[in-house]
Amino acid sequence: MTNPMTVRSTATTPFPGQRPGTSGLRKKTRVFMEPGYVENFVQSVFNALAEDPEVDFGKEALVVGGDGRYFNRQAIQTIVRMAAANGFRRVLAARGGILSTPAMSAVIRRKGALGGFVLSASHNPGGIDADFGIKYNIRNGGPAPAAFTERIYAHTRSISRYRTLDWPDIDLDREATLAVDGCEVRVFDPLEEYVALMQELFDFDRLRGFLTGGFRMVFDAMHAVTGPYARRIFEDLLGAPAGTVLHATPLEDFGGEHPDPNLTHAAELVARMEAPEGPDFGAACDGDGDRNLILGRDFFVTPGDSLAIIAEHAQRAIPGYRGGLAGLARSMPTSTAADRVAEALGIPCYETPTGWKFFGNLMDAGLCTLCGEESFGTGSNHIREKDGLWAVLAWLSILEETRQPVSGVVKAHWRRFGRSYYQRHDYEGLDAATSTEMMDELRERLPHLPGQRLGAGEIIRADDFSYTDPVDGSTSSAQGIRIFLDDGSRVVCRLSGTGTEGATLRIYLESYRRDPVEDDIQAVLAPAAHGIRAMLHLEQRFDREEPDVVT
Ligand code: G16
Repeated sequence: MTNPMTVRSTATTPFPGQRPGTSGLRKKTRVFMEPGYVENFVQSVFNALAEDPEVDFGKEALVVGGDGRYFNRQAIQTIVRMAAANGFRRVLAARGGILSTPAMSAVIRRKGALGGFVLSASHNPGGIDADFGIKYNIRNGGPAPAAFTERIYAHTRSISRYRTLDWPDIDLDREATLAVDGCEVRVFDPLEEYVALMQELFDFDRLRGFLTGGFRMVFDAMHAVTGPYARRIFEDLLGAPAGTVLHATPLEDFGGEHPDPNLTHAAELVARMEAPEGPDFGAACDGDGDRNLILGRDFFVTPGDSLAIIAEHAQRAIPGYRGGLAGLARSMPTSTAADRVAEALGIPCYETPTGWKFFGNLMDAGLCTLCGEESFGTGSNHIREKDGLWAVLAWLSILEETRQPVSGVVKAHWRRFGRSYYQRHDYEGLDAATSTEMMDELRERLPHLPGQRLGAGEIIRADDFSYTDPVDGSTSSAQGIRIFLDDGSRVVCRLSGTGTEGATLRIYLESYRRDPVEDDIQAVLAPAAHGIRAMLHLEQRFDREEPDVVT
């Protein structure tokens, strides 16, 4: 029981704009640092949770940790005090405040916690003038579903008080069990549960033989949360030489870089992989460890191909999937490569809106084993988040099993299934109102698009993607505009739900070829890219011709 003398019920007023986006609440760090901002959001989560008559905080545990970015520790201290003041029985706080998103999911599931707060703005840069974020994960270990985040948002708009404690900061750097007023606070080892789970899924003995037998890999932790995990797994347990993990110490500003594992931001890793005598395999993860980048020698594996290839090989190459796969799932803008593997395996492939939260129900219902997104996310039902290091271990297992280089594995896949030429073009920092207007206009034109030309093809169908969850029947509409062409190409447009400044337009381009003779992706996709730019009047509206980031 908490002591009424130390609990403080503080009057507050709502902050505008505390609606969680694709993945939690993301804003500029200074916004989160405004007095009461974190408190209002966290109390709103507690208030939304308390609406469930089955939930009794006095019997529940709450997990808290983050990706180590600036303001991580302060936010953790605030949440620990508030959880105690709101009557939680136990709080599990990650040592050093470091807990990757997939590790959070594993800890919630394995410890039977009610849920947890991940403090992260994912791949967005960190620092006082950069980005911060809070996301809440539910009992299944996955991101809060849209219905729950809407309830949180409703509370943020009417909040009048939050509960906290007059209590000093806890020592986050030493594993210990502490009493914070009436609440048991355990500072725990953030690596233990996650590493144990990886050892259950993958054959560490075989992988150790592989990595000590001449196969050379390099992993870039991008100064972010996966550094300690990757060192433990690749260097300590699998025997890769010291130095295999680059940028292994989590820094509050990620070394001033974007911890975003793609060809633009992981430039140092890409350069190493292009060097003559470079390593056989390269990989990277993002700020909070849920995204992954997979590279071979001078060879990039698109996230869509990565999902399809892991699905193709999982049963043979990874012990955790020997029993076979129940189904696959991918977000709508992700390439259709996984669909073809699912068909060959005789299993379903679900198409969901962008956002990992949509996979949770499918997995809980046993409908899907592997899933992935074009935004460098791949994962399985071992947890309810995408999992960067899991994807790296999956690829290592495939390379060990096939004894092929990365490019060989991918080209064999294309020979068997054909190839989805695929790119995403991002236009960042656009004026938000103009962007919304542009999308509304395109939406209105949808019925008139069939028959018109776009790039080298003719439009045969155009719609705004809507998804009805097969498990709970909930519908999410306006999830992205899809334009299908008669030459087998597809163009998708949507506005990002994770940015913190203005709007980001994402254009996803895909063209499928059964006999992929062409090597130049740009050449295949350029006509559709030009066509959609012209259709959206990008140059006239924003004075932009080329995208800021191409992935
Ligand atoms: C988040 C979500 C992903 C989503 C991605 C991009 O990733 O978890 O499911 O695909 O954002 O979303 P958007 O296109 O709306 O910006 P992360 O790694 O940022 O948490």
